[in-house]
Amino acid sequence: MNYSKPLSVVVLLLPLLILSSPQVSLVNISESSTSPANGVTPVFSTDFENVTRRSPNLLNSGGIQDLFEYGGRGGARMWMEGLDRETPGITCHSGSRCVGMELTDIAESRRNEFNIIIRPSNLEDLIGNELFVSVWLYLPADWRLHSAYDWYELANPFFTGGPTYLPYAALHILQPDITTDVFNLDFDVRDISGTIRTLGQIVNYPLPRGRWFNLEYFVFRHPTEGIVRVWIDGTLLFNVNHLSTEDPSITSWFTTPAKIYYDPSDKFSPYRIWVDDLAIYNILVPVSSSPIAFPWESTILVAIIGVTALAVMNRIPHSAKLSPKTSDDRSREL
Ligand SMILES: [Ca+2]
Repeated sequence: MNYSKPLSVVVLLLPLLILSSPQVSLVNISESSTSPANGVTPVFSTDFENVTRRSPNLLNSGGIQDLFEYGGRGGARMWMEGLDRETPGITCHSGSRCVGMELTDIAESRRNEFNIIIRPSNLEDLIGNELFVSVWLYLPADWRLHSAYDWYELANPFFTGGPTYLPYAALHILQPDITTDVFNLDFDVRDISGTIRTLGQIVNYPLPRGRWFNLEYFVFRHPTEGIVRVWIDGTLLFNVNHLSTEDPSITSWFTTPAKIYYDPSDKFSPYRIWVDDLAIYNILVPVSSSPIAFPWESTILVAIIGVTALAVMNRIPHSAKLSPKTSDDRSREL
């Protein structure tokens, strides 16, 4: 298996890197220009045009088992846009149907997750230890956070499927000043010991709102040499190697391509997100990279040397930003 490491940054900083620590690289805009649809066949894909709900928590999308997870006392729901509901101003990315999700009462449901279960007889047989997900997401044009030191969890590339639910990774949106539309994007992990690490942060990220955007990520599952890469609209944003992405004692895991989850201090509702055109691959799909200059490039972390510096720069208390899945739900029913 040959996943090329990031190029110039690793070369330049190699003497400084702690090789046993996870590393984050500079955005590499020269990666392959082959699009995911070009010659690569997904093991599963859906445009949701013929998808219905099997239950309040499950889709009838065929082929894979999904699970919309939230508390059982109300306050969260998912629906088929164009079938169950027609939200003014919302046009699905493809066709006339997509998935809508909302969290309306954080006191009742702590999260709203679109989980795809990966275990034997469901997807694991198809993907093995390599997962590549492409999904289109939509956040409202006026999307923002609503409390100081708030955080919002957009997706989990991987999440261990049983107690202690470690390790896992999360993509977070931060808004240091909620009176201005300036956002940061973080890549965080909680490792198998429970230690939280911010492994990448993009300051002043031009968060796509009021339009569909393409989230793509790759996970190589391995106890110590795992890999996670994250792209949005074809731009590689996070590239982490030497990462624990697997607890070898726990077989099942899942991936969460869309999620609503935020700090309890935020009482705003409803938070909404729409999902369309999901594709799952079992190899690292070459992703095209935008040829434009990135105004936020200079603020991207170029390497991680230990974790201390990151903890200092991160304004959000780690204990609040990521919580064990088993302890932060007021109500949790599967
Ligand atoms: Ca669609």
